[in-house]
Amino acid sequence: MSAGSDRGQFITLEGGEGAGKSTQALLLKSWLAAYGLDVVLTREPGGSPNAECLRGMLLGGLIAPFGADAEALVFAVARADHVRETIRPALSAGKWVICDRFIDSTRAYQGGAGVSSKRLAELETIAIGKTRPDLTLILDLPAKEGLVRAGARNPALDRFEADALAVHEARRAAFLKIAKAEPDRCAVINAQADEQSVFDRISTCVSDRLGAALPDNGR
Ligand code: Z5A
Repeated sequence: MSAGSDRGQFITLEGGEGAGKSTQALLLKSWLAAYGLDVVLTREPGGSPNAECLRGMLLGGLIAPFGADAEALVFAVARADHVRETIRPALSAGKWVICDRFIDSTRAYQGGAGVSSKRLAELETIAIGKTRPDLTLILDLPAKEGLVRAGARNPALDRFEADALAVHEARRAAFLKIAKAEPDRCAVINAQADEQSVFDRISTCVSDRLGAALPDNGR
């Protein structure tokens, strides 16, 4: 759906651990709300009551023993519910939706764990249908730096944070590859700076890409 329609705009934030997605999602929500927009901030896995139940299982490592294909399937089940119950109704009501992680996390994490791109594409179509992001901000940071940030906040590692540094760097490369393949949807944001500087890059990018959908064209 293009900017300027009655439907709200759908923005996703992606990137590795500790890249600052949650921090920037909150700042972006306040910035958009200052334009008078009704903004829904949500996250994956989760974002609807049923999907939040699956989040606990996924991040707690309960699905991991079933293998990477099963994890991809459960992420897709959670996403389908989230899109149906939260994202689609909000966009239809003209609200803007900011989602902390979405389809590209599945491509980077489950793709990196060996699930074929054909299977991931099928699951993606089932889970989201035509509800695709208007803009995806890929926060890019050396994996080591992101892990230090994430570790300083919470030393307990979840199912995915516990992976080796090389695995985290491979995911970073996967996100950058997605951005290169889909430049109309994706923008890479250098996240190696203080919070405000990163947000300045994000707000500039949102104004450039979605300005036509902002009240008074973002002026
Ligand atoms: N996953 C998957 O495998 N497949 C999927 O399809 C989906 C997800 C959707 C979700 O974890 C996990 O699920 C995730 C991928 C997998 N892997 N892991 N782990 P989560 O939701 O619990 O966590 P996360 O998404 O990885 O986010 P995070 O680690 O919480 O990082 P973040 O949101 O990018 O960063 P943050 O919370 O904003 O900031 C982290 C800390 O750094 C915090 O103390 C901040 O104050 C600090 N910070 C933030 N920005 C800065 C700057 N600019 N400078 C310095 N310090 C900063």
